[in-house]
Amino acid sequence: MHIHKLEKIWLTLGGIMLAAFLIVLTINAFAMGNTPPSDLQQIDPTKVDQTPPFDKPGLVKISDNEYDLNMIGYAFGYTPAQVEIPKGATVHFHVTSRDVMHGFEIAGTDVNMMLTPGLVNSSTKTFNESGTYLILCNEYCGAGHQLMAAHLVVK
Ligand SMILES: [Cu+2]
Repeated sequence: MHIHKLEKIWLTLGGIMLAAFLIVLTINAFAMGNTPPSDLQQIDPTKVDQTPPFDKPGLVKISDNEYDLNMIGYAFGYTPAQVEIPKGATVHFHVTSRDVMHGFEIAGTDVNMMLTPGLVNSSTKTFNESGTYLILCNEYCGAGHQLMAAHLVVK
């Protein structure tokens, strides 16, 4: 079988690029631990209010200026609706939904999660600037979707 010279070059370049991509992907996933945040902690969505830590949603201090924040998204709001944290605090968000799919975006930050009933989603963020951060739902969830918001106050 005859393969044109340019075709061989093109195939070789494609093969090299594919190999480079797979090497980078493998190093990232296994050596650096950069895997997608999937298959998270599971929860019975009909028993969210009885399942720790969501039976007592809110802020839990875990060490000096480091907190767990357990929140529930529902149609149409979040529990708790307002949280105060000190400036410089690192917050580990653990959020779930007790009804339908919701979003959890802290506007102006890189915290952006999808709240799927049955799963607990987590994200960590350090807040070095004081102010009021808007938490909003960015997954259309029903007639009151535009009302779904909470506030994180950094003092
Ligand atoms: Cu929603």
